[in-house]
Amino acid sequence: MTDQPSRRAAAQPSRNPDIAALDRPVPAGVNAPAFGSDVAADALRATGVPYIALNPGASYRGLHDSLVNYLGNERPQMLLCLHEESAIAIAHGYAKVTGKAMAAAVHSNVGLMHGTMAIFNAWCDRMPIIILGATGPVDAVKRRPWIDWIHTARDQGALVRGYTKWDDQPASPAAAREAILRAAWIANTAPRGPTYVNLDAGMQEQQLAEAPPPIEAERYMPPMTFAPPADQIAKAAALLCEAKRPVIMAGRVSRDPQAWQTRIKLAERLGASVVTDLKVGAAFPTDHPLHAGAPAVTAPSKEMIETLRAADVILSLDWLDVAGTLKHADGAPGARIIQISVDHHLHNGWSMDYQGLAPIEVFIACEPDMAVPPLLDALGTGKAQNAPAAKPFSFTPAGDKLTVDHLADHLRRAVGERPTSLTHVSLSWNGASWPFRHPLDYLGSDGGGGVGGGPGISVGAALALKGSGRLPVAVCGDGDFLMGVTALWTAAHYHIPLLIVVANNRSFFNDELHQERVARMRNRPVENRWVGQRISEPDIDLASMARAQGAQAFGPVKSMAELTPTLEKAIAAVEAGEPAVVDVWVEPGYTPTMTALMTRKGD
Ligand SMILES: Cc1ncc(C[n+]2csc(CCOP(=O)(O)OP(=O)(O)O)c2C)c(N)n1
Ligand SMILES: [Mg+2]
Repeated sequence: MTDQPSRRAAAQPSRNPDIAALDRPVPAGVNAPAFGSDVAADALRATGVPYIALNPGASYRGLHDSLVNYLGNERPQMLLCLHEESAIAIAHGYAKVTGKAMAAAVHSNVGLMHGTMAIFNAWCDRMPIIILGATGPVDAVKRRPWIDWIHTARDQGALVRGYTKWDDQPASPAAAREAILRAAWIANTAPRGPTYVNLDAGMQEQQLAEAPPPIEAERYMPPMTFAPPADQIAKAAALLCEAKRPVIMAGRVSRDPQAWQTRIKLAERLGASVVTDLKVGAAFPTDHPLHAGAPAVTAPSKEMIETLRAADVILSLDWLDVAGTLKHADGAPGARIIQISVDHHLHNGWSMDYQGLAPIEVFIACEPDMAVPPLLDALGTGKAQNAPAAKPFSFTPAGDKLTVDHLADHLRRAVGERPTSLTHVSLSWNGASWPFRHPLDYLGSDGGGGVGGGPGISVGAALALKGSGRLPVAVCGDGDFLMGVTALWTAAHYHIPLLIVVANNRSFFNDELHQERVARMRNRPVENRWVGQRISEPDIDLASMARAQGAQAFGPVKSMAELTPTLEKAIAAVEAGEPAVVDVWVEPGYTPTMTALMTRKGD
């Protein structure tokens, strides 16, 4: 099955203003670097980042001045954010679409502390970001009393070292230039991730005796790819040729439509069942006859478990958690496993996000997109002998109460044939409710389970999609929305079109299920699970909060009859080039599979 052309044909240029026309400074007439931070700004421009999302701070006032008055607030252009967490999340969302880093800047200590959860999210999601931070002058005699002292730490990078790929605190303008180029190169090289460069305020504000000699920046950021070793490809092909019940676990792959098509060819050539996961972006058409069960969130579907249990050869395309997923299928006892991944390069002693150790028979150390074409070639042109084990999934929202399933159903109808990117989905989302047919149809989750990432990540994804003809749509839980709502101001200010639909169950519902489980384990009253979890009395007017950020907002929608017309109005607002929010009151509840997994008695 291929991408459906009718859904793709509607690409139109966006009607909203060009971001580059906004926040224009008066010309400062500065065209030669004169300060340390001018050199850093030049280096940042040389990395090619179009934007730098930031919340300001005196620790980088030198750099701030260089970006405005030396570079003229272009290439990169500043995107002002109301919280560091949204600055980082916006860069994270941008990378989810483009595969490339943009920059973010955070104030010394406190700004970085605000940004940490979002950095962790990006790290776990393997998304590149160039993060610039700052410190009060390292040279103590240059520190202003009090403030520069509280904003200077011996080793600021230690705050984020466990979940960044690399960090540095360069001691001179020339070293800062080198650090920024290296930060860009490392962040954008697979396995990708955030990098952090801490710019000493003293170094930034230091007047240059002479400008450092020019360097050809691109020579210091060579594009790198890992080619699969031919013998491993041959071994994998031999295993797959013999397989009677091959399964492809399609995990962390690129947004490249060409690679998507090649993946489909591979599955069809093998007659392999394919499973996918909502933790990462769309990797395979979910309504293809070879796709087994609905994409998994935390809990794999019954069909997916059965498929894995029956597998004799499993090909993991950098699946996020092979060992953990197979645990659901009794370890897939009959399966020999091929892994294609470079993720091991990132594994460190601080974060266990590398997951359990899986028994791998053939390990191909490259990105999946690099290995699939040679693997396909090595398999030759034969026809698959296997009858695919996959069972297609169906979706019909049940009952007359407004649930997340109904929300998804109405949203799909309101969106119609428009090419749409789901930039985020709520924890209550049912993977069966929305088919993905293009790599940009779904962009994956927050990565690190950090609630509050949804709005910012979605604004960043919408920024990258602006003008693409795709409609960015996020479905956020109310808890997630409330923690990240001020990211919407950035979307409103820069006219970034985005629809956020809040699946508002007036609760941190996920944790109600956890309390239910504990109560069951301890034979205590399950009916108390809501205490300390419900967000009501007073109910929060989410639409007003969105409106206060400058977004168009609708709701609360409390009935199914209102749902489609309200969503249509909101989509019209987004198509006019602005962010819009719809607050939908949904019944608390997760999918039956997820609820069963979370509330079962024991462990
Ligand atoms: C920063 C952060 N705080 C707390 C949690 C624990 N947590 C996980 S899910 C969840 C509830 C989120 O609520 P909401 O977004 O409304 O989704 P719902 O479960 O209600 O569908 C919480 C509090 C977390 N993962 N991250
Ligand atoms: Mg909720």
